[in-house]
Amino acid sequence: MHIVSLAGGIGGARFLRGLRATAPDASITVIGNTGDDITLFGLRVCPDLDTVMYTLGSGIDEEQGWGRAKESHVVKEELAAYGVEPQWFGLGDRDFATHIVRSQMLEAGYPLSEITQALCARWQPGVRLLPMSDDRCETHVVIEDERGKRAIHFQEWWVRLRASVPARSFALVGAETAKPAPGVLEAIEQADVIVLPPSNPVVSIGTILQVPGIRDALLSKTVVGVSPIIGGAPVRGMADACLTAIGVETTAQAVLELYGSELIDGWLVAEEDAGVALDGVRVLARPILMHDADASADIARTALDLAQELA
Ligand code: GDP
Ligand code: FO1
Ligand code: CA
Ligand code: CA
Repeated sequence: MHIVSLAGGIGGARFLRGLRATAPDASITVIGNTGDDITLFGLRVCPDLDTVMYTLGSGIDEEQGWGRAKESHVVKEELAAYGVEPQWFGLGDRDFATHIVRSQMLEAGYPLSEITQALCARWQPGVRLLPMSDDRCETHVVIEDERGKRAIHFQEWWVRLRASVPARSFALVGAETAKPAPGVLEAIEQADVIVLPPSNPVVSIGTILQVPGIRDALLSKTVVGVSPIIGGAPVRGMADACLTAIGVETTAQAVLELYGSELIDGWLVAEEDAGVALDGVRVLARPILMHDADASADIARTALDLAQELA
């Protein structure tokens, strides 16, 4: 069986770990969000790709959900001692090596998709991890503060400001001319089912869907998604601040409507959200909290069974 999944960072990675466990014989292609990517200290950092790669490769800091396990921060301290900005983004020493390899290969002319494959040769994630695009496109956030209205990089809004300044809107800079990375459209075409993990519907899944061609390619497929919103709140992170910015309520119902029934065939919500409904969509209310690996596998199994039933 061929499964394609779109993924952001933590929510995507934890779901994928369950998917891999419950479907060990399936080929799984993951289309990763690169809208979070940022260049810092001359190095290209791809947080969501790395979160998926480290999580599935058993190198993740489990508690934090991003970055490497057993991490140290000597380089960061040394950069700070030089007064080099930004100091609000915490890159660890082990993680730095990944960004050095990636940046070196980019400089040598390799596309991000090939570089990601090269990095995965070490981590053996057990899935084929593709960036949504080899073309650089970054999420920027329009905010308004004492300095007026301006756009800042998504990471500055998310990490430095902790989404405390309301986002007026999001812009995926570079999206108009971005092409899906090699293999992305082919994988979707060949997929038996598509599963959407409970990743952020605005700045993870929503971003991937903005790459020209990807959403259209998904419309003819059977797509099952898992709600990232339970009982009117995100399980983790600040998805509510993202949804509010685009005028969408923080509910499992509103996220389903945002994706729409043209895209979604099946939708998993928490038991407390039973009652969510949309014409043309099969909604199941089941436990969808990924509190451990077994729970993630059970959720992925439910999503997969529903997708196969609807396919
Ligand atoms: P990020 O890129 O690291 O922010 O991660 P993702 O975009 O992949 O996923 C973030 C989303 O995952 C958040 O909106 C959370 O609400 C959701 N999430 C995290 N843990 C769980 C969980 O256990 N169950 C469900 N249903 N959603 C979760
Ligand atoms: N998140 C933070 O809240 N603070 C950090 O300093 C930080 C550093 C960081 C470094 C590498 C990486 O792959 C991820 C990192 N993250 C950090 C997580 C990341 O900023 C966001 O959670 C995602 O981009 C949102 O999906
Ligand atoms: Ca992300
Ligand atoms: Ca469909």
